Amino acid sequence: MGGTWGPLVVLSLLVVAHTYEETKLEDVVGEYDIMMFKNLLLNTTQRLLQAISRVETTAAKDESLAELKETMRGISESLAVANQQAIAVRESVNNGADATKTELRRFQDQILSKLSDVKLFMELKTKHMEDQVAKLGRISVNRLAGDCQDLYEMGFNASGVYYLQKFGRQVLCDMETGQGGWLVIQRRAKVVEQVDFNRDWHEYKAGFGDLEAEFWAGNDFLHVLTNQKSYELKIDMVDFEKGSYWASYSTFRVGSESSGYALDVGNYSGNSTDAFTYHHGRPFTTYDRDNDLYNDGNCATYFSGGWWYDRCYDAHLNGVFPVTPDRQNASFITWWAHENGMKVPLVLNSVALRVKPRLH
Ligand SMILES: [Ca+2]
Repeated sequence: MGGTWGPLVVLSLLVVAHTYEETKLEDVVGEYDIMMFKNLLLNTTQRLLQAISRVETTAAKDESLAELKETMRGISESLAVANQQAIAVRESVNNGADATKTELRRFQDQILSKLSDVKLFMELKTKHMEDQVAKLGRISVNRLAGDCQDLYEMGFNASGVYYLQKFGRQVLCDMETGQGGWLVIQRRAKVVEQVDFNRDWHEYKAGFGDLEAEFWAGNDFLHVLTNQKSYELKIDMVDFEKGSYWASYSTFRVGSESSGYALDVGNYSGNSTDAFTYHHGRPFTTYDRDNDLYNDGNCATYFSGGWWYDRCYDAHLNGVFPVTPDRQNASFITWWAHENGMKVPLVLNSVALRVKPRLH
């Protein structure tokens, strides 16, 4: 019997020795593939993030999408190669002698299980990437950035001056307060070189000042901006001795020039007093265009600065900063507050008005 089995045993040992050598080699190749896949996937994710953050022009967008497609093609090719390797392992198992089959099957299971892990990982990443690209595609097709929220959703999360493609103008975005996406429409502060807010109708229409310091975004812009979606308004104020106050309005919309940029504001919340709803429905008034309800004169002339005056105001955030803070004199930049049943003005050192699409 021994004589009959002798050559077979030798042959089996040879096969085992040979396949062990192959197994070791294949195992290394398998690990290498998995590493390569993981790197490819990480690169894909990074490229996607870079592509999104670069999206400023249509050309850059197209280029980024082409680049992403190319990366995906590379990954698919690598996956095809790995699959072929798995098939080769399977074939070598099927061609092997009985004694080596258990060992080889274990190895095959390991390889297939690893490949399956990688495939799952890649499918997840690919799905995420496809969602991002779809979002990018929607933005590029349906809307250019029309406010700071759009920019925030495109991946811009640093506060600063941005270019709004939809309106062809620069805006100041606050990407850090709350969930970000705030567009600053007015800012005042007691800076060394004060911007003059006592301007005519045309200047308030176009906007003026310096986005890095004090400015008014412009009534035409406020009209188109606040009519593309539903916006909320947040007003932040600092009283020279009482500290910070805020007032939020979940409704804020500015009418067209033919309505006199009529103010639609409502639904107050905050830690001050609602002084702005008083101005709801009022058109804008400047020293050269009197739309106020004060019959004996022009509120903008009396109180320096264009605003949605009534007779004349409860809030006047485009007024002049007093040289010396004076709580008895409310003819300067003012927000009337109610304290202990008394009407007391806030004496402001700074103020900023921000808008953001209302979340439904
Ligand atoms: Ca008047």
